[in-house]
Amino acid sequence: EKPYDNYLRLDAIYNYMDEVAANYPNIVKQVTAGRSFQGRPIKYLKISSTNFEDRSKSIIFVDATLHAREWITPPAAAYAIHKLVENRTDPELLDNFDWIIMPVSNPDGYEFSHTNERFWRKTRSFNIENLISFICRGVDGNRNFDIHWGTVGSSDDICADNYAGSAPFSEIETRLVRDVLKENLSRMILYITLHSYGSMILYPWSHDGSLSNNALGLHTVGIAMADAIFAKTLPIFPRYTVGNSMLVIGYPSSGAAEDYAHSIGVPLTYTYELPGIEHDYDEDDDDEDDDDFANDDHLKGFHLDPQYIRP
Ligand code: 0X9
Ligand code: ZN
Repeated sequence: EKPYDNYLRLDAIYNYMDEVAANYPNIVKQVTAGRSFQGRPIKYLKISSTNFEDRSKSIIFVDATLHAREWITPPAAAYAIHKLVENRTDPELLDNFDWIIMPVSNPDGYEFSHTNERFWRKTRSFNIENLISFICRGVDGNRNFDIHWGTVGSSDDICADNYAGSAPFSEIETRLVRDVLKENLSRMILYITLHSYGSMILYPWSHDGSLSNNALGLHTVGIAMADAIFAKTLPIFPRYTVGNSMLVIGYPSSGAAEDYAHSIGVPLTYTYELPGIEHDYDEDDDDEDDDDFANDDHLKGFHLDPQYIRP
């Protein structure tokens, strides 16, 4: 079973990456960026027709699963790998760009969302100096980047789902994403961080809804992406809404990956909110004694039936 056809555990996603790297050694290099708080490897694939040596090529970086419960995002990243390497119907994507794809940037949270709490969002870190952190573990990775950190739309309550962390880049997982951005900055033209849900393509700035100097470029490319996606997906999903993060999603936030990447100089940076469909994810579940929030309607959208992954 392929990781773009079902919601697979981390080891199965990593097995697929190993397999692609082994089968296509001339275009795929696997890199272990580092290890998560709990020691799991954080891996990405570098995909290039010129071994990342053509300095004139631009780099596109896609990551996924910073938020653990957003299970549609690792399949989307895995499908991108599949289409770039194994099923190349659009060869210009690889002829013209080098790619970095990191399907699971928060493996601890992702595994926890499989084993313990389906709707876990954060990392799984704790801090030896703060006893409460043993009860309320983890940090919201998308509030932990060093961009207006801790100012708006994040919490200093360690138990909150949008807890910003004890400091910018307190989390090893966000530091590893930062390092990929910085190492490749001179050639990186586009960064997409995959989230769910809401069918939105969001661009900076998120803290106050203001526009960056590259707003025209961001909007133009955003619209082109939304058009391209709409042309390829089933009409059961709405067209992606394109715009400023704060204005489109309706709340400000600070410390987000998309804003950080743009602030250090990546010209095009987007948060994709992939589609969600609100339905009962476990038909057998007795709503009365549901203890994992599955009957909270808002959370249902994080769990699309696997039949919707491909579309
Ligand atoms: O709140 C978030 O981090 C993102 N939504 S989610 O439901 N996936 O948690 C939205 C991020 C919007 N973009 C920025 N804040 N930069
Ligand atoms: Zn998210």
